[in-house]
This record gives sequence, structure tokens and C-alpha cells, in this order.
Amino acid sequence: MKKSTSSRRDFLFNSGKAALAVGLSTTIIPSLANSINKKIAPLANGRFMQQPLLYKFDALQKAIDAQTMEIHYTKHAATYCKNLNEAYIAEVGSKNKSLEDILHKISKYTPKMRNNAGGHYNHEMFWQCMSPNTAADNKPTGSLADNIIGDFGSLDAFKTQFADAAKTRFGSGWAWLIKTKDGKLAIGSTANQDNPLMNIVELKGKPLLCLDVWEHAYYLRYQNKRADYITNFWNVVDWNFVEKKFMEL
Ligand code: MN3
Repeated sequence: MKKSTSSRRDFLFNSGKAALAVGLSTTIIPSLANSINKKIAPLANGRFMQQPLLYKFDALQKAIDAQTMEIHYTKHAATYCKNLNEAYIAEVGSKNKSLEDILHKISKYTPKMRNNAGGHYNHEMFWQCMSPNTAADNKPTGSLADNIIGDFGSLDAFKTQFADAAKTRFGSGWAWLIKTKDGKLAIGSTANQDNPLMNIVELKGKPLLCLDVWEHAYYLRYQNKRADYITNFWNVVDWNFVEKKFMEL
């Protein structure tokens, strides 16, 4: 089911104009790397779009197979984006609201907005939390590492707690590392496409790292073994991205 480079290029061409100007045949798209931390804002006509992936579908095989990545990005995530745009037109109309603004006040909106605003935000973040260019002993560094050890005791304790949150989320949802209002790190999970920016969830804070534990994210390769998927996720976590999110105000 692996698509050729040209059909992937066609997909990206059709998915939005921002994809056009950059070199899609390269694994990394440097011009987009700088936009990672920018807010996901609606286009002038009220439409959101998926960011092009910063790597190829088969680039994360240390954790996720190419077919899963392709279906996940081009079907599941694309549908959340499309449905978010429909909800935005119906519920926000011509006003200019960022995705974050909507998520912070999600209780004012319909379940369609909740599911798809969350779905779009979560997937856009998930792709950025992973990188094919990780070392064999992939781990956090710098002040992020210091804070992980300070707040969880050790890196292993942190990983165990995160894995437990991901494993014990019943049904579909996400595991998160967040920064709370008082600057501490915290771990938890949310159901379905909810996320820590929403005013209706228990786990509130700034998302730093997320893991999709919907079956569509791992079932082709791992079937019922969600724990193995979580273990391999550590191989591809982009700790530089997580640290940037942590350092942001
Ligand atoms: Mn998903």
C-alpha cells in the first residue's frame, strides 16, 4: 500500500497550498521546521489544514509502520481536519478564532466541534512529537531532563508513569505530558479526542508530548499489544520538540 513519491506529492498538493513551495522529495522540510511552535490558525476563509509531515510515511519504522502512518495521516487525521472546517463554518462563521481559543472554551460548542477540533490539534501535535532522526539512546536533555527528574524522580519513573497512563486509558484516547499552571510537569490521559487545553477535562495544562492510543494508531503492526507500541514510541520521540514546548511561555 506504499504510495509512490509522486502520488504522495499529489496528495500534498491537493491538501493545501503551503505544501507547494517546499521540496517534498526530501525527508526533512527545513522551511517548515521553524513553524512547529506557531499556533494553528484558521485561514482567511475559515479553513484549517494539515501541516505536511516533516518525514516520510516509512521514516518512523522504529515505532510505527509505513501503512499505519499513511492511513493515519491521509484518512483519519484528514477527516478530523475536514470535519473541523465544517464545524468552524457552522459554529464560528466569519469570526477569526484560533484553534486554541476554541479548545479553551470547548464547552460552548457542539460535540462535532469537540471531537474534530481536538482531533485536529492532537494529530498535528502528535506528528511533531516524533522524528526519524533520533539516537539509539533517545532521551530528553537539558532543562527538560532536569525537570523530569525533579518532578518524577527519574527518567525511568517518568516513562513508567507515562506508559501506565497510555496503557490504562480504556478504549480510545491520548496520553499526555503537560506543563501545569504552576510550571510543574504532569502526566495523564484524555478520552476520545479530548485534550488538556479543553475547559472540560480534568487534566489541564500545556501539552508537551502526546501519544495516540486509538487502535487505528497501532493495530496493523501491534494488534492487541498496545504496551509494545508504547515501548517503541520512546525510540522516535523528538525530545527537542518537547523541550521547545516546555521552554515556551
Ligand atoms: Mn489518531
